[in-house]
Amino acid sequence: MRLDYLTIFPDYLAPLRLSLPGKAVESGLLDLHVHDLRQWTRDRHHTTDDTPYGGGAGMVMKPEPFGEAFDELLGPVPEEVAQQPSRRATVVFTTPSGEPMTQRLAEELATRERIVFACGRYEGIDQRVIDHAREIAEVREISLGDYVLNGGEVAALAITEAVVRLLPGFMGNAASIVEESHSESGLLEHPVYTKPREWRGREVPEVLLSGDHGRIAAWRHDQSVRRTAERRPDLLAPSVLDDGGEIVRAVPADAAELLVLQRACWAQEALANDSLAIPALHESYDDVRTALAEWDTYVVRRAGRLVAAVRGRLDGTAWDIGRMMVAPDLQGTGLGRRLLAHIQAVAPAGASSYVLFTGVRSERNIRLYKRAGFRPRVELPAPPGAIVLTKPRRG
Ligand code: 6GU
Repeated sequence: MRLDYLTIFPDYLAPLRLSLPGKAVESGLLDLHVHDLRQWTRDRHHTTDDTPYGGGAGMVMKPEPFGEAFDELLGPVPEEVAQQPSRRATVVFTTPSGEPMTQRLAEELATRERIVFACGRYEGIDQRVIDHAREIAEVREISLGDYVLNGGEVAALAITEAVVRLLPGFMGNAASIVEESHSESGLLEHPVYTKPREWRGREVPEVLLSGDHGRIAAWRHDQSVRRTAERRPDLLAPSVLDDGGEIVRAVPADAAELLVLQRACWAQEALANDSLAIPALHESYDDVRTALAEWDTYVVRRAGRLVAAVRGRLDGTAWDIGRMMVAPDLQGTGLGRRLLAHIQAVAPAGASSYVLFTGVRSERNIRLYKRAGFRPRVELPAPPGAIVLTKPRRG
């Protein structure tokens, strides 16, 4: 792969010679060329910017130096390359108004033979440079994220590092690429630990020392899901319902509505089972908030109103399912069945069975669970007046 950089601060890109890309250059995998854009200026002051047409603050990068740089670096496009768009070079313009840089984009760029980075400064580059580049190359305008840097050099460095480490033969350990954050699972990576076992009074989680690979995988998955839910809820794909509604992860701000819904639903249970000794009826707002941090909880909204929820959490190899609730006016519409399917589907790899309980006299619930493949287990311990149902996990 050949990479070129057009910048008015070539020193900014010196780190390319160090670290990972530097190693790839030594091994012949990469051919790196950093160019001072000013070499393609023709005036005494090596001017690369000018005031914007139409007025406004800041300066705009002039078209001519970029144009001449492209002429020299990309030349006239050979006929056979022009016939095959996939063989064209890629020009990356780093700009805060570009498409967001992602692992998917890094994977795509890693397949290119030739990338030219045009690093913008000031208020941007004359639009005609970008339009012209589209005629001779594939153009990608890429942003690192929703914040503004003084120039695109740092972005070009970051993009380079993300791309180069994906080149075949670059990383020693291919599995470490698959396991890391933003890889196929779509989840953030779980926390990691190394020796010593105890450091400044902090212990490594016991499960990691257990040697039980099933439990370790389950714990890691659980940690990944929690982390993702907390830091990047946008990454957790919602599950789409038949009516276009979605089952989404609960957020702390759902706590008050969850409390109201659970009181409504379990008042019904209290009447059916002739008992007020039901935890869901006695919980406070703070209890509900705390539980949100300890369980994977999902909710459904209709026209903004929270109408259903369910939660799950791993206990050894059992996926504990609880607090299945559907607003009274929507019971019998299939929402409960969908929620139950969803909470089973999101169980981590380490789960070998599903476990839940309900009131011994909650006939409707028991019917729903039986239809979903759960079996009553009278021999298993249950809270007073309740019955445990379990189902083995297939596959
Ligand atoms: Cl690519 N350039 C600049 N100037 N600012 C940015 C950026 C790029 N990505 C995020 N902020």
